[in-house]
Amino acid sequence: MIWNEKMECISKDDLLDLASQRLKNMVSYLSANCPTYKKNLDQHGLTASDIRNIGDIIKLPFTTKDDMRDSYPFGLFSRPLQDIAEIHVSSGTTGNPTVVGYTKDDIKLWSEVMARALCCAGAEPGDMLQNAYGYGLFTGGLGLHYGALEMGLTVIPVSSGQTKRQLKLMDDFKPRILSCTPSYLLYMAEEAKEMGLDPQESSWQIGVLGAEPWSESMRLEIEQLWNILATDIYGLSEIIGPGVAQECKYKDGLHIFWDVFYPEIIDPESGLPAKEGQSGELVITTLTKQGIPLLRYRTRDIVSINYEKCACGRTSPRISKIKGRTDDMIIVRGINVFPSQIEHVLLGIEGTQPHYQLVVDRKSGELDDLEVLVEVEEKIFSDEIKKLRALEEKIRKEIESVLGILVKVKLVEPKTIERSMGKAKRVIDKRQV
Ligand code: DLL
Repeated sequence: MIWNEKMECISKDDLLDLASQRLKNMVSYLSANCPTYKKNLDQHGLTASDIRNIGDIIKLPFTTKDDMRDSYPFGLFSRPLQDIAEIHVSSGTTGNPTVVGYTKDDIKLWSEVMARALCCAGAEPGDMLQNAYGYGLFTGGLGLHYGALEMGLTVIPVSSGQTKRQLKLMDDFKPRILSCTPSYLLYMAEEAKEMGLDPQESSWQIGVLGAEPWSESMRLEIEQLWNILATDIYGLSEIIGPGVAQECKYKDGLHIFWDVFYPEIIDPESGLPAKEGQSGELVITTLTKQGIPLLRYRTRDIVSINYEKCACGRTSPRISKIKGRTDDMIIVRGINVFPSQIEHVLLGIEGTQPHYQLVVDRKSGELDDLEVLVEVEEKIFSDEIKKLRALEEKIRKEIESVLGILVKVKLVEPKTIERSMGKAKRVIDKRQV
């Protein structure tokens, strides 16, 4: 079933007309409602009349994660706070998180695109969805929740964690659809076996899995373990959360909902459009959002794009699985982590050095492990063990409060972390995804 046939199967010409109109309206809207964008557009000598059609999008300046940080918390909002119905937050690169606000109409839009996504994965009205994405400031839980309500699913808002209870609910209620991160689903297989449940016999038939990178081999492993159709869902808080793009049963790229999230692929170095079919950075313009619409947002995610019609009947272009990032962000247990966040914490703690390394690992059947190696000053290292432990504890607690996940901290002697002549190697990722 296709949730919104009119938009998901629109002809390319009609889409370009619609997107042109919407982009013009959006530039006028931002000029009138968002002083930060108005200033930026003025600096580039641009007004809505410079946008004749969607091809003129390349005249517009990019928006970056740094712009979000610099306008913390509400500087990029286009509506007064009284009109904002909901706020979500994701990791920023340093001290301040990235804040996004939704009007009631934005929540309707989110519900609509998430209903499209769930349908695209194969859900049917009347199905039951076990939603094991985290509820709260992370957009995963509520995004899937809104989509499920919109398309008439019965939703179990179990959120992430409490794995044994999670598996008991599956066994008792028999939901057909599951949403969570792919690594969590792998982890759940081990727990299921411990509980005497056979993953092959689970009620889940379709997984809506995303929020972190995962490979085709991980898909195969999940599909074989659980006897499930494992589909990929992509999104980011800045654009709306989950519901930007979703795979259909053919699993040949993720359909991006381009009537509302207009995609471009650029060469991340030059900022110019990438050659057709080539990989590059995904840039997205929100064409209809109100609370915090963004022009040409640089996602830092590397993809390629395919404009051919899909066997499922949808004409919406398909982005590839995410092939990497243009920055050093990593995702640990579904949480975005920037090494710079950790650096920021260390710089505020006396006795530590700004030499550190993050080691991420995922042992078979376990969740991700993040260990932070921190160099300390010579005089600290020769202190008694008790003092070292206390410092380790302090660093651990501060990092955990910034990242919101459990970490291990290991203090190491001065000059033990490899020095680099170029870019410091901050992350050692041992996970096989
Ligand atoms: O992760 C939204 C989401 C929730 C997507 C639930 C899918 C399911 P953020 O926390 O803002 O939002 O993180 C966004 O996560 O720029 C990608 O780097 C990465 N990401 C999201 N989905 C995928 C995916 C949510 N399917 C950042 N594959 C994005 C690879 C993904 N990376």
